[in-house]
Amino acid sequence: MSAVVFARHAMTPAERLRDAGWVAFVGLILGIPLVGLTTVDVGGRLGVETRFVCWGTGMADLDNDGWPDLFTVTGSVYPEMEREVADHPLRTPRFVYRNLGDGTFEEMIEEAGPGVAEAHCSRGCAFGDFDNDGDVDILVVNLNEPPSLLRNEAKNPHHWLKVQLTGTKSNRSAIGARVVVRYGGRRQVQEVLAQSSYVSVNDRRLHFGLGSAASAGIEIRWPNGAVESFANVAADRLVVFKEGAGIVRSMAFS
Ligand SMILES: [Ca+2]
Ligand SMILES: [Ca+2]
Repeated sequence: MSAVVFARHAMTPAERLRDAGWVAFVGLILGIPLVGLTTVDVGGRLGVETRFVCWGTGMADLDNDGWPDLFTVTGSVYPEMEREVADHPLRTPRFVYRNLGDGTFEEMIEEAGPGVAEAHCSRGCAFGDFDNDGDVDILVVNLNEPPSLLRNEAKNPHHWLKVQLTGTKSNRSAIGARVVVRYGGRRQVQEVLAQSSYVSVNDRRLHFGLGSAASAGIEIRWPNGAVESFANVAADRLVVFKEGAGIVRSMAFS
């Protein structure tokens, strides 16, 4: 399995404006409340992270292998602390915990690239595919410095699927909808919510890594309770569903 590598992305002025808007997007990953989720450790199994003050966190399949990974930003609270206690710096690295698929996670900081290993005092992070290349990128909000846009450069043969919902009887943004994706004997669940992580909101297009599966079954539970199911939806594309009308748009990414 190749490592997930994040590069620093030099944002253009236009991108800075657009990315600022990410904070106004909506999302939830896997139906897990993400604020304050800092319960992982170096040993791999779920535990408690005590080395850093952790903020924005999310579960996103960063290498599209079908197993959602963990990403967290960190940063201390009191700038004066590091002057008195050298081992409590204000700026600390972000980190990735790669899901190994057996109930354990592998910590990646240096291995995940400079965009992760660099020390910052960060707070929010929003997940989305800003360059539309089929992998999840991350926008991080830092204190007293510009935001960091981490471009996902993981190269792998894995498949993926993006799901976008438009409500008709339910609210148009489909906030509250739940999507279950079944692929290769596994399933992932994500929901569309009005916030995610800490002071951040994700790309509303739900992104599912599928591993080696080239298609998936999709079940949508709309906010009004109606359930719609779709079999054998082809991977590696954005699929737009309209409540009561099925798939209204399917767009393969180059
Ligand atoms: Ca993964
Ligand atoms: Ca991307």
